[in-house]
Amino acid sequence: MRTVDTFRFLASELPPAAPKDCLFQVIPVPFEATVSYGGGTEHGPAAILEASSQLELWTGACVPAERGIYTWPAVPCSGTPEEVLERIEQAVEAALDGGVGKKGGAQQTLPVLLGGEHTVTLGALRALKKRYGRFGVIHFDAHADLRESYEGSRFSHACVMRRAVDDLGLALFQIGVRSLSGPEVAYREARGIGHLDAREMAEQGGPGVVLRGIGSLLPSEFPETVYLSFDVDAFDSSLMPATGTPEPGGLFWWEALLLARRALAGRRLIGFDVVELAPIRGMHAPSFLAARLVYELMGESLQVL
Ligand SMILES: [Mn+2]
Repeated sequence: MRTVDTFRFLASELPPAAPKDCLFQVIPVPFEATVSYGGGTEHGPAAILEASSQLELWTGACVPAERGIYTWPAVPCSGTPEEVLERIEQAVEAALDGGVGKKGGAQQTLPVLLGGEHTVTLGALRALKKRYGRFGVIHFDAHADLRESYEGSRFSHACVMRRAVDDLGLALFQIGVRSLSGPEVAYREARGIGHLDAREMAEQGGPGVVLRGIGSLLPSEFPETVYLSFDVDAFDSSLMPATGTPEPGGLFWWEALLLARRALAGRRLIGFDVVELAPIRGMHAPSFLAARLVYELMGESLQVL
């Protein structure tokens, strides 16, 4: 049986490389413990890595692979969420240290996590907080993930951004949200969390109109240093059925990429993740979409390192 370690990102195109020669440090995290509806996110990283072999090196805008892509062994995901989060934190630290290091103060490694359920983001945020201090999280998702606890766990995927704000003190801006609870709405208001919800965009004429109308998506006081967390259910469920809780009314491909570009403009990116892919056997398009999204975000990151 093939395991996630069988695969490297873009293994079809790139010879094996040493981590110190690579900007992009891909960390597969096949963690699935608290999925609410459909399961299968533990198979997400392997599906993304396998699908990445079908990518072209040229995105149409640039060749991110020229900066080097190293794929780490998958983070072992047995045990409690806290144990797994600890291992993710260590893996991200190793990735930060394993790259080419700082040159002239510039960030030279970029951790890229492949989930797994959204909880995995918290491990990355903890490691990056230690390294960089306070920063902002740009969060693409159908859901706000701001619950204090869910189904008895504070480390449910439905709580990950609450942990980021409450436990780590990070700033947060949410894009594409269209499913959230009353207490989550109240929490957002109380904490002044910025958002560009799917309904807000639809009422203004759609993301294309929104993108024409404003300069920066983010409030001017939002931190310059940012992490981007992308739950694939931010996409419309017609485009991305392969996820635990697909939601109608979501983003389409170019909208998502252009919103990401606009959100990142003028900022410094210190890492990103793509999470919550739950591959459907025999259905290649969603897995390939996730792989392409990872590669496109690598490309966008080259503008804002
Ligand atoms: Mn979600």
